[in-house]
Amino acid sequence: MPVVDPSSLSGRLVAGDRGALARLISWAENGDPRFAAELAPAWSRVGRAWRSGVTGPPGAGKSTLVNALAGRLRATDKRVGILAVDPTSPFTGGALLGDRIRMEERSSDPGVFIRSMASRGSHGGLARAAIDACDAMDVAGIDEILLETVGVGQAEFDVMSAVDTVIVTLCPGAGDGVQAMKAGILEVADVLVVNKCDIAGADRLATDLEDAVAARLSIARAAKQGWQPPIVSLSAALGNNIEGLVEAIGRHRAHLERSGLDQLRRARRVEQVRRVMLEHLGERLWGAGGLRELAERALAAGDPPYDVAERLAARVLRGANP
Ligand SMILES: Nc1nc2c(ncn2[C@@H]2O[C@H](COP(=O)(O)OP(=O)(O)OP(=O)(O)O)[C@@H](O)[C@H]2O)c(=O)[nH]1
Ligand SMILES: [Mg+2]
Repeated sequence: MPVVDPSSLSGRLVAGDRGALARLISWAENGDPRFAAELAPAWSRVGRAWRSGVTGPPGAGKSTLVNALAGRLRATDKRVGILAVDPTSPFTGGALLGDRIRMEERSSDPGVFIRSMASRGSHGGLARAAIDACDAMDVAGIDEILLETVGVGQAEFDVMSAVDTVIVTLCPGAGDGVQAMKAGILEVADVLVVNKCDIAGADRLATDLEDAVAARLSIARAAKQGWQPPIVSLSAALGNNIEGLVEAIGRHRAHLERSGLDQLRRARRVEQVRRVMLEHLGERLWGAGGLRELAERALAAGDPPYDVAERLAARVLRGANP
């Protein structure tokens, strides 16, 4: 492994310095180029952490579960990193404070690093920042990364595409199994959690999900991995059967490690390269070629936007391949 200068920010990150980690994550969040520059010397250390994403409808108990899971993992001395992605979405309506308070329970523990991340205006920016934050935590020596997102939009879907194990959390009542299937949320599940098993309707929900999994309905991600998502009934609030979830994550991990984890992760990195490259390219082309002025002129002349876009693309490509 290459030697990293211990006095540099990268060096402090490798040593697990929380201040260095916090700074890098802030840069990641702001799209600051210093992030890439500081992570690069330590890049060979990325890949040791296991990344689990917890998603599901608003109020399903995701934050409570992440908190309980962190506690369980701490009991086995794992270093845990928690990233609450976009906790200020309109769906959660100010849940950030509640999340923070619940997570406070863990924050006095030096083995737990907690961070929340609000969504940015730019498209795909949230997923990029979340992946970067995970990479930084990975380099800092965190063993288990837990990401929480509300599973609704494309940005959240993109975040989930970038983790190793996706835990879809449902509960009886609003946002139950049928709703979840309609919303396509089961599609990304590696593990299905029926939370709030202490309240009525939980057994019914678990049975519905078993039927859905048996019929291989809407579980595209797991099917691609040759994996059948287990259904874990638990109560995050009461701390019942959290170990069942830890075990399910462990089984999924073992399955992937046997069946091509490296390949899966590499495919995700290729996708990351594609996005970053297209973003750079788009900005440079748009900035350099006077394209904005050309677009304005064509639109002022009454041309339809798709025609204008196509003409400008053709112009750029001619320039690239004369
Ligand atoms: N009865 C019961 N209630 C629970 C359980 N787990 C969580 N809750 C409650 O469900 C409510 C929502 O929990 P959260 O953990 O904030 O849910 P969330 O999915 O993070 O919510 P958002 O982030 O707002 O989407 C809270 O009032 C919790 O106390 C459980 O196992 N049983
Ligand atoms: Mg929450």
